[in-house]
Amino acid sequence: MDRRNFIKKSSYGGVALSLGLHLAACRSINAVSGKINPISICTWGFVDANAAAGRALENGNNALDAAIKGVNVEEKDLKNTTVGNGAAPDREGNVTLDASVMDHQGNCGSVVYVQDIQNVASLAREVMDHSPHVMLAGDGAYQFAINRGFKKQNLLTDNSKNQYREWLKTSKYKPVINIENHDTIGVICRDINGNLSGACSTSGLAYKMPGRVGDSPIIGAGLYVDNEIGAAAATGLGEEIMKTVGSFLIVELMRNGKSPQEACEEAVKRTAKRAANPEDFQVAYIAMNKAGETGYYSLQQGFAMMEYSNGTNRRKESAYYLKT
Ligand code: SD4
Repeated sequence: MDRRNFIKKSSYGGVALSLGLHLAACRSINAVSGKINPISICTWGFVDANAAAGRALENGNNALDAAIKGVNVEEKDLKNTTVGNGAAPDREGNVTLDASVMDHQGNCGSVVYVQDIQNVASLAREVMDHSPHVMLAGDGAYQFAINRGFKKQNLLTDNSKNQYREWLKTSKYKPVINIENHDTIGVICRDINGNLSGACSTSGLAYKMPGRVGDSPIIGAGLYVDNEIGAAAATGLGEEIMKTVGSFLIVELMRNGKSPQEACEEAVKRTAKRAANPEDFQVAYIAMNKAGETGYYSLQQGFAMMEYSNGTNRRKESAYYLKT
């Protein structure tokens, strides 16, 4: 390429780049208020949870407060048997919960294997804000919760107990994809200051082995935030998500120039290629970059993401990797 062509091509590139940045900025700035447009996304079809997070952002809450408010909605909802109160127990009949949070400054907190505390994402935030540690487990996490004013609560509902008794009749451990074990909530928010944060909460897998911990409380696997680049959250089989440190991987792929959508697709493909039996489980991701662009992708059919932006809460059905 001669010098003149090079200069010509470079200037086209410059125009394309500034056009791209302009488009990104349009998505970022609210036409009416002139402020940065707050956005909330979450895993699965959690309409109320995502609306709660989105409205909190519009009311000026920071991204972490808003993300936790969204997650708290599902932790309280007895219909969700994979999060908080009403969650399915492990194979000994105990409900044990995992959660994590990460803010725009790179602070993070998580709790694993916590019993008798409903709002474990809030507890993870307490660990982040009021302990010298990042992660607390089991009895230690429970004691910390009580010390910080959380209430002891029996989270095993009659419904979960009955289903568990049914399960005990066969004790067969083969979760049905997208039906059992797939209501983990991960919320990523961008606030009116343009800062990103996230929160994630789950009981993991129904009838898991006692002591089992999944990806959701593992920073980098179930959740990761880098305020300069973007954020990602995971749902699905934690054993597979942990093997690729999926959420961190997505943020790093975005750092290297991929869009949130491309990054989610790449992370799912990596799992699909390395797993011995990808048709037997689900893995799905959501992601947002600093410009407010979002992405979502899953291994199997059936995943959806909620996105709240400009006052509208929309469900988006996910594209998926494994075609039948
Ligand atoms: C786990 N990733 O503990 C969680 C399960 C999940 O929706 O996402 N359920 O492995």
